[in-house]
Amino acid sequence: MTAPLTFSAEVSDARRAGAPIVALESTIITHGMPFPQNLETARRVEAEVRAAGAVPATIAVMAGRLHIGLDDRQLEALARAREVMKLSRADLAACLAQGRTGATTVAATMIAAHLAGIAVFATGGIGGVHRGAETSFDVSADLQELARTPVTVVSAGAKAILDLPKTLEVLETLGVPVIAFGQDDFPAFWSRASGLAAPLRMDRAEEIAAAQLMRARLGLAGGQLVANPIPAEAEILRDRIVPAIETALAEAAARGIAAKEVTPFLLARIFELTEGRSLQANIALVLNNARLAARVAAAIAQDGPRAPL
Ligand code: PSU
Ligand code: MN
Repeated sequence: MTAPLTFSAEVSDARRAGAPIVALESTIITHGMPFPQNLETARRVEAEVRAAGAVPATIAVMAGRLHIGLDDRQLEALARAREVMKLSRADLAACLAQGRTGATTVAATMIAAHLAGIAVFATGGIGGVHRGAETSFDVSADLQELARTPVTVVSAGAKAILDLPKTLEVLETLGVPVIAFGQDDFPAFWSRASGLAAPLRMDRAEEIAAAQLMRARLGLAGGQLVANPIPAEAEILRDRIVPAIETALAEAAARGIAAKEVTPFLLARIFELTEGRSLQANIALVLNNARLAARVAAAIAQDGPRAPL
């Protein structure tokens, strides 16, 4: 019994050659950005990975197959689609078994990447502990996934819509290494600094690769969270983003938005409230993460074991 994986020709060739591959998620396309910027960004992220010497593998479920790498036609279909399922660990198998189509979150993309022998994954931000989680219990399944699946996730930290101190506490409890890249502070997605120290700091892609390979040698389950600060020229300063976040959070509470709808609702409202600036920043940080992820993947491909074929 094997998983129903379908590899793109490009990813298939890269696996055979032991070339570096970077996994990319699809929820950011279907639920994280509006059309047509979602499609444009997905294409640019893939181009960025290629320019940095790695092969992009955008992951999604289409008609009951788990696709590892999409061609341009599939990418466009996904970017235009409505009512696509948002898949995490809980619903990935059900979506596949029912022959449906769904976009993978960080958690589901990690599962798929690991099945495909891909060790590095680039995204924007991860899900985390939501504000008010002490009553709502809203803690993203992304955190548990980082604790159990051996994939290095390159993000720009966690969004300031979340409770960042609680997110870091839960990651520590779960034994997930949180690595700020090139600075001491844990980055806060749209802003370079959160005011919270990251537990670990690394300045080179090779160090990140070596740490993941060492976890494997120790038999430690789970991956690593890399928090790569947004480029300075694209940053939105805290004073500007915080009022938009507060307004969006208050509206979400007033409208009773819950469960899977919370993150997409907040992102869409903050986009409107910042007149598109939040989206420009989001695009810049994803591209930046794609570049770093490609370097980490190259370092792993050089030193690490080849992906199982
Ligand atoms: N970061 C973004 N845009 C997104 C997401 C993260 O910049 O759309 C998505 C990711 O797929 C992440 C998910 O896994 O939001 C988290 O959702 P939740 O909070 O419901 O677990
Ligand atoms: Mn949630």
